[in-house]
Amino acid sequence: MSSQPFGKFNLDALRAEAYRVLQLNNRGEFTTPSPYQYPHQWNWDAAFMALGWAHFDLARARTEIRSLLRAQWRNGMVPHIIYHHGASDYFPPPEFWQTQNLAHGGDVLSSGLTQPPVLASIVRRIYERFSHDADGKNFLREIFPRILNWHRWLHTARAADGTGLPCLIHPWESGTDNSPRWLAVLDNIEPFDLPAYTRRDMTHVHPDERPRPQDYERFVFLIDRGRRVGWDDAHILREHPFLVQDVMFCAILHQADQDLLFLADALGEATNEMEEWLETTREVFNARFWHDERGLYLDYDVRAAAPIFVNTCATFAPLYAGLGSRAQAERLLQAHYDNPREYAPGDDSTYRVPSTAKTEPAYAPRRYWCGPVWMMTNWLMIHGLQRYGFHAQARELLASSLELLDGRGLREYYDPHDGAGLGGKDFAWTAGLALDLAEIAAG
Ligand code: 2M8
Repeated sequence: MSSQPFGKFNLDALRAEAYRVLQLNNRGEFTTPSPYQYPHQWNWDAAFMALGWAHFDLARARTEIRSLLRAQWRNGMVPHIIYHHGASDYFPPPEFWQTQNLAHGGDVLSSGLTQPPVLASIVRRIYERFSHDADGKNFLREIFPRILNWHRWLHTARAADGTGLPCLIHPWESGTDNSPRWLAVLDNIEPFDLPAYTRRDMTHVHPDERPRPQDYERFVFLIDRGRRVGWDDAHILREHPFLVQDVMFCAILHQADQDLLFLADALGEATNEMEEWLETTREVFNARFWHDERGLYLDYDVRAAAPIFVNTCATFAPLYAGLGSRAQAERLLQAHYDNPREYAPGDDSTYRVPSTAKTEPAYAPRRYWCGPVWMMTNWLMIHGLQRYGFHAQARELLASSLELLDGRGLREYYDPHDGAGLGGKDFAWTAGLALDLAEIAAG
């Protein structure tokens, strides 16, 4: 991508700020997402931070990935929160999950959930970009079996219906925790026997930006259901009240399977398992998620055996993984991405890309995952647009992202209307992504 349209951005200053934020969050063996709001290690955050670290310090990037994988469970799951330093003022604390001493659990304190498996794709990016040497290969050889086990667990232990598409058992597994696509499903769940708990997520961020009490209650209820059955996958697939297939999670996994296959090839490892996953996903993905009448990819409620009719930016994720046809991609762009009533800038918004379509009743430009712009989803979309040859749109989205990063600081998320930086400050995955976006802009 030519650097010329990005001349107005001070990319060097952005890189320096990103480095400052990574260092501020550096806890030696892991990086916190933000100094106050999130004081532990998070799964997909760690991957994006490792990408950031690789720009300055390859050894530190590898430490981030090693400490994430050290928390892997014996069944293959890589957990979503890892409490390397024990409890803090974050809720839920480690003991709330009741994951210690599980035969299939891990040796480091963790949550009982996973998160989008972006790691293989980031590892490939780091390998190709920064460490295509003998050392790089040794590191790959060390971590490859662990990532393979994680993908295997997702495609088997978490696949309920022969499609090999993993099911999520909690909105937090999607990473888009409070997205209206899950709230519609949660509305049908009536929590009972709720354990006592105190929320801590509103200490540093305004309550209007955080999940509503009724949604948070259901988040806690689902954790309680999981821990009551000892986080047993078979049990959970049979009885858990929340069981969904997430179009974005499945697209991220499909791209990660492609990247894992690349890594297997580089190491001379067998690739047949990955080839099977790729083929099966290609066969089932569109039948499961594409809604032709609406021209949208929609998530799927496995319990209700029905699509979830909520229009969010997850609908564009299949482009990142190459899962849509040319015709589907064009339709997504014309009818939705470039439609000022839904996602494009218009009278009521300036910045791309709102996390929820502006036409959705639950759209809220400042509430967590209900409307704000996130760099993580913008990053995914930039890669998707490039993949399909929509270079002008990719450049425009990159410029819109840099405008926020350059002008509003490295925040957790941004208001698509006025660009205000919101949520956690000095946000480390935003820093990691800023470095990658600056590199794309520099060409
Ligand atoms: C948010 O999630 C945590 C729970 O996992 C929270 O709200 O407390 C999400 O944005 C998630 O995607 C992210 O990984 C995490 C840390 O940045 O924060």
